[in-house]
Amino acid sequence: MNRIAVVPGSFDPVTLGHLDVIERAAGLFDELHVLVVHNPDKSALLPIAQRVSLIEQSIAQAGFGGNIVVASWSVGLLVDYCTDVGASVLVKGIRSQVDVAYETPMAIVNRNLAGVETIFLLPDPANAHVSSSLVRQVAHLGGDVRPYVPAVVADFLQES
Ligand code: COD
Repeated sequence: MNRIAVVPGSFDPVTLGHLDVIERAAGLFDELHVLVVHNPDKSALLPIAQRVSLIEQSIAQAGFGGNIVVASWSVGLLVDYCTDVGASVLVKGIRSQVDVAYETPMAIVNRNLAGVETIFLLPDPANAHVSSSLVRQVAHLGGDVRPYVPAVVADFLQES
């Protein structure tokens, strides 16, 4: 059986915390889809296509992307994408009780809607404080984002 999972997120932009979860999830499944999804609760910095490109470049630079597909989804339920590609598992990162409170209802609803299970990975402690919103803020104020994002993302943010 081909075990397929999806790691969804805003990835605005992808961080070292995301990349760690993606790498570890890729080691657990035969095929992993990293899915850029618009989160209506957040105001976006980067266009979706740019986020996809930065994820692809970051994975290529890190050198672990053999079983990874990067895609985007904007036309309905997240579980509809899972059904389309034959994925039965969502993988999410959990940094804090805030993430638990945010993710738990979605995990229950996604299982009810389509039988898609959610598994949670704890962060590498080195990245547990990292978030895209922190990166956006540091970049906006002219600070060094290299400790928090892949080099291609730091270069892109510096140039833009
Ligand atoms: N270390 C580990 N994990 C991390 C880190 C870190 N430093 N930073 C972020 N993460 C995890 C997050 O906890 C999350 O699991 C994932 O990485 C993505 O994070 P973000 O911030 O890029 O993305 P979010 O939180 O804005 O998620 C957007 C989604 C669209 C994925 C989410 O809102 C969702 O699942 N929506 C479901 C839409 C839907 O179908 N709704 C109806 C049924 S619920």
